[in-house]
Amino acid sequence: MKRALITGITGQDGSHLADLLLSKDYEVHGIRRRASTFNTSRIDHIYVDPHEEDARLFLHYGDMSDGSQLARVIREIEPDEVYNLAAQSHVGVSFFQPEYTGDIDALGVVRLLEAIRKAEVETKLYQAGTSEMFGDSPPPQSEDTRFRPRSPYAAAKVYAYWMVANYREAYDMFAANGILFNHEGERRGETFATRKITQAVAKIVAGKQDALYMGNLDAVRDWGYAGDYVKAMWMMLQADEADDFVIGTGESHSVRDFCAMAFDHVGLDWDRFVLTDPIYFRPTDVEYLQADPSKARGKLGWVPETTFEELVHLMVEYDLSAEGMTLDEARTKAASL
Ligand code: NAP
Ligand code: F7E
Repeated sequence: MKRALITGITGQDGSHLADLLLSKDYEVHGIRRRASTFNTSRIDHIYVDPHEEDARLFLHYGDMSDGSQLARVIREIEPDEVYNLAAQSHVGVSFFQPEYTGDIDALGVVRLLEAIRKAEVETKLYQAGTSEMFGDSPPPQSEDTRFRPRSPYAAAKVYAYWMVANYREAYDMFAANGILFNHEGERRGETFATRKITQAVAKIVAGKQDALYMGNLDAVRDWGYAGDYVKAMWMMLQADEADDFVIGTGESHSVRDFCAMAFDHVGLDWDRFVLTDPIYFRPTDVEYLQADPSKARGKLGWVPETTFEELVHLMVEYDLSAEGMTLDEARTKAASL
């Protein structure tokens, strides 16, 4: 049985990846942060009491700021694969917390690399890189596109990317950088643009919200489904050689397009409800991201399975169900708004 360690297991991607690895019969270990409230809602459906004989999911307290604990967990578990998904992952927040973001998203990766190197275990590492690293480099962006980061988050991720590349060369580690474009879904954090929009659609129909305040509606993103993207992470670690891969759909839409499609799904006109507020604009934003995922398709055989329309619809329908409504009920209610 293969053993994997996932940092950030309580996040969107960590939870999808844990589902995937458990379905492939892995023993899955995850690092969780101590919080005063429960932060495990995305993995509650797979949690089994570790005393049970068939338990294959185990959680360990830890933090990317705490190198000694990372080292201890790696030594104890001796994982075959480590997926480093933990991060302060909000670009907008990184402008308010640049130092913390660098500590976790950049230096945290060095702490993990050192923990693996010093434990002298045969471990493959996946590092969660991001299309934000491309910043204002023109689309389409591939593995050969220059990094021009436009936020503290992106700058921290660029540092992490090069440290992973350096450890691969210097210490012959199997370490792969995924350069993932935006991926979303029903488990997406509620302050990212897509989820903020789909939750607002549901709450407006439910009569709990009157308007949706957004920032830059002109920004263009290549949005895919998170469940598809964690498969690419796993595939990168099954390859014969460690390498870096761009993962995206190759198709892009503006934030405005996303609003239009989400509101339209329940029969509403988005521009009756969406307003802008300067607090949601970033000091510098990334305007246009569109992946060229041909290397991943050719070398890994990875292709996205969920279309943009399917993604928007599944998120809207999930948020409607959280408000206790079916799509038909929502459309009937929306007609009277
Ligand atoms: P997410 O939902 O925000 O999850 C982040 C995870 O990191 C959570 O489990 C969080 O724990 C954990 N975490 C945060 N700070 C930590 C710390 N100091 N120590 C230990 N754990 C910490 O993010 P995601 O969307 O799943 O993204 C996963 C990774 O991919 C991140 O590295 C992100 O930067 C990167 N990425 C994401 C996308 C995307 O579109 N989703 C695209 C490219 C790259 P809590 O649950 O306790 O907060
Ligand atoms: O913003 C604009 C915003 O915060 C998308 C993270 O997973 O993907 C994500 O980063 C766009 C930006 O995602 C609002 O200015 C307008 O142009 O949903 P987002 P992101 O910044 O692209 C990358 C690949 C990651 O690696 C990150 O971890 O939408 N936008 N109005 C807004 N964004 C937010 N959050 N809220 C608004 O009200």
